[in-house]
Amino acid sequence: MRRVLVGILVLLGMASAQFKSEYKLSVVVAPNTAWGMGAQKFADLVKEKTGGRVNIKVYFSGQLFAGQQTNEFQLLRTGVADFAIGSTINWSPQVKELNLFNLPFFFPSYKELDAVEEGQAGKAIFQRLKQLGVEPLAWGENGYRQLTNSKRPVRTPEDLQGLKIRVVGAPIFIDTFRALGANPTSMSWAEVLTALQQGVIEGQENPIVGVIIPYKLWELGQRYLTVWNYVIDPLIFAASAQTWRTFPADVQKAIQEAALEAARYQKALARAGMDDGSALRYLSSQGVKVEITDPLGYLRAQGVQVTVLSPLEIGRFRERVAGVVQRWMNEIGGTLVVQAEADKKRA
Ligand code: X2X
Repeated sequence: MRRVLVGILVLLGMASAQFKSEYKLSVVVAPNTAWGMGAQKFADLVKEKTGGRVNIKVYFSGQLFAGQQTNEFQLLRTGVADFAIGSTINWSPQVKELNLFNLPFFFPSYKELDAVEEGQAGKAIFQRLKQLGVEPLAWGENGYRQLTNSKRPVRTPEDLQGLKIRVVGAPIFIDTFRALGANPTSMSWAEVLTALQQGVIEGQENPIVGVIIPYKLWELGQRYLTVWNYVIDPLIFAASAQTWRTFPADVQKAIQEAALEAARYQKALARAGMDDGSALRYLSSQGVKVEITDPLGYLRAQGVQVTVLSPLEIGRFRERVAGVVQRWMNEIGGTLVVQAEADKKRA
């Protein structure tokens, strides 16, 4: 009798769960990027795994926040966006802990980054997001950010002197590029393509696979590329807590699984041809065909002059930003930095 009663109550609970006809997901970039493809994959998997109950529409190219990408976190907190796959850079003005990933030259390789995301520091960051009203679901990736410009090859800090570089509107980027001797200006991604075309800015920094190739930046005059892995840009798949609370447990579980699966695919797309070959192997095991398997070779074929810095050359840039790193470590908070250093050692 009791069991039957419980069963009826569960059924009633399911029936009364209110689903909106559309859930909005915010993404800064276009559908043809690894980031955009990961977002669509997430939406498709959520639909499939929730039996069509949760329909996510992906709003690409910043359509939801109209201009300011650093407002995205606020949209998510307030439930204007139900979901977002956001760059830690864009959320860092509201979540100071995320500046961990903006520290120049802090993550020498993917291994250290993965260890931090999966380690104590990654968990502490997810906990912090929950306190702020955002339900984190999985780590994705935009990629290692490399420098491009229209003027000259950049191999030393001297080469960077005075170059007008567009950076994202998170203050640490202005500090970093000033310390390097450049002339940085912050601007939302939506305005960058026109600004490059018109020569208002001479350079910018973004991942090769994630942004430089899909947006064909060489066609906008960005003919010089410096590979220096100075900052890595993780993405976070997340839901607004306001929306998350309305889902029954089975739906939450299905969405969580969809996020982990889509993030694995998304991360592999972002790393394809840039790591030790694991990303391409994973994609091929999933039957995903990747067109560009050698991104640097592809860029050279487009006429881009590629400068890959040696560890010694990177060291010269690193020296110049030592003060910025120190200042921002204090801002981020000692405990998180210590946790991240410990996670990195376990990599
Ligand atoms: O604006 C950028 O440079 C981009 C697309 O990489 C981010 O959203 C952080």
